[in-house]
Amino acid sequence: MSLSIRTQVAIIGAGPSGLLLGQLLHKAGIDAVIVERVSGDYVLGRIRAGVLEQVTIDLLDEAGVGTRMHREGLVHGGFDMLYGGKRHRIDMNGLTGGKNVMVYGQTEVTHDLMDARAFAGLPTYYEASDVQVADFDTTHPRVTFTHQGQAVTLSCDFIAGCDGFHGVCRASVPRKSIQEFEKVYPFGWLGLLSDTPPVHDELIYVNSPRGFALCSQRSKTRSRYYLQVPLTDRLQDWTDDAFWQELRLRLDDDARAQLVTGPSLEKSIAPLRSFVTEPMRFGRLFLAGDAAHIVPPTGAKGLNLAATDVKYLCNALVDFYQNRSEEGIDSYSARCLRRIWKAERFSWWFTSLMHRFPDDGPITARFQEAELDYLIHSHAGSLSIAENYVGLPLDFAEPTR
Ligand code: RFL
Ligand code: PHB
Repeated sequence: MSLSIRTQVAIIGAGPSGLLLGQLLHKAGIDAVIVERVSGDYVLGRIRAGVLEQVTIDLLDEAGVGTRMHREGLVHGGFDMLYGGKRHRIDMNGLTGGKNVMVYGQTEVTHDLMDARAFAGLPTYYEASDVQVADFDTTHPRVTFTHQGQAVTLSCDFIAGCDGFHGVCRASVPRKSIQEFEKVYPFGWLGLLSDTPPVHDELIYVNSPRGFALCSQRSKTRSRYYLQVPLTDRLQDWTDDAFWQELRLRLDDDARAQLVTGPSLEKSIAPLRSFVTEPMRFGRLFLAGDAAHIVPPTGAKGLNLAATDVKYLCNALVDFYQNRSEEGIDSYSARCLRRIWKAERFSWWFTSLMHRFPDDGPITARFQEAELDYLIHSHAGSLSIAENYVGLPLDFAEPTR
C-alpha cells in the first residue's frame, strides 16, 4: 500500500536550513512536510559551525527558538588574529557601532529547532530512503520516498531543496539549466572537540609558519580547535596527543601557557571548498543552504548564509500565499546570490590570508604578514574585516526601487 500526502511546501533535508524554514513557515501559517534521509540523532551528531551572526540570531528569535540560545550562547564582541608570533584583537563591536556575534553550536541550533517542531506536532519523515523530486517544472510538483518500508508520495505546491551539498535536489536539475562555480583548496581542517576550558575568552585565528589554526569554543567548558592539514592526512594517524602538540607549536607563548588539553569528544577532517550554483530556483524547486553553495569555514559563514536563504524563501512564499504575488519567488535567486557572493568573497579572501598553500614560496608568507599588519593598523582595514565577520545587513546593496 502506498501513502499519498498533500502539503503546501515539501522540504527536503532536516539540517538547519530545512528545520528553520519549516519553523518560519509554520509561524506564517503555511504547512510543510520535512523529508530527511538519516535519523534525527545522526543529524545532531554532526559537529559543524559555531558562530552566529546577528541576522541569524534575529531569525532564530523570529522562529520562536531563541530562548536557550540567549541563555547559554556566548556574545563575542571581538576576536584575535595571531601572526608573526603576536596576537592582535579585532574589536568588532567598537568598529561596527555595537555589533557582535554569538557563539552557539550548530548542534544546539538544530536541537532547538527539532524540539520546537516536535512540540508543534509538525510532520518530519526521518530515515526516508530513495527520495526523489519530480514535476517541479509544473504547478504540481511531487516528492516520492520510502519510509518504514512504505512508498510515500507527497504532492505539493513547492519543493525546498535544503538537502546539503550531496543532496538529491540540485542533482535532479537538468545540467543545461544550471551553472556551477567551484574552487577546491589544497588542504583540510582537522577539528577536535574537548571538554576543556577554552584557551582564551574570544576566538583566535592563527597564521603560523606551520599552517593555520583556530581556537574556538562552544561554552566556558567546551573547546573546539582546528588545524590546517594536508589532504593526504588520515584521521587515524592523528592521535589526541599529536593534535595538542601541533596546536601548541602554532600558538604564541601566552596561549601555549593557558592551553588546557584533554581527551577528544570528536575529531574529523573536513575538506575546504568554495562552490556556488546559479540560479537557485528551477520552476517550483528552490535550493537553499549548502545545497546551493559551500564556503570554506574560515569566515564562519556557512550556517549564516543558509539562514538568510531560508528567510528570503519564506518571505517569497508568504508573499505568494497571502498576496498571490510571484515577485518574491521570481527574485529569490538573484536576491540570495547577491548576498552569497559577498560571503564567498570574504571566506575565500580570509582563507587565502590565513593558510599556507603548498605551492607558495616564502614571498607569499611576507605578503600575508604585510597585509595582516595593514589590516590591524588601518581603521579601514580593520573595519572591513569586522563588518564582514559580523555579517552584512540583509538588505546590503539591494537595488533601490
Ligand atoms: P546540511 O546541514 O548539510 O543539511 C542537509 C540535510 O539534508 C539531508 N539530506 C537529504 N535528505 C533527504 N533526501 C536526500 N536525498 C538527502 N540528502 C541529504 C542531510 O542528511 C542533512 O541532514 O545543510 P544545511 O541545512 O543547508 O546547513 C548548512 C550548514 O550545515 C553548513 O553551511 C555549515 O555547517 C558549514 N560548515 C561550517 N559552517 C560554519 O559557519 N562554521 C563551521 O565551522 C563549519 N564547519 C561545515 C563545517 C560543514 C561541514 N560539512 C558539510 C562537511 C564542517 C563540516 C564538516
Ligand atoms: C567553530 O567553532 O566550529 C568555528 C568557529 C569559527 C570559524 C569556523 C568554525 O570560522
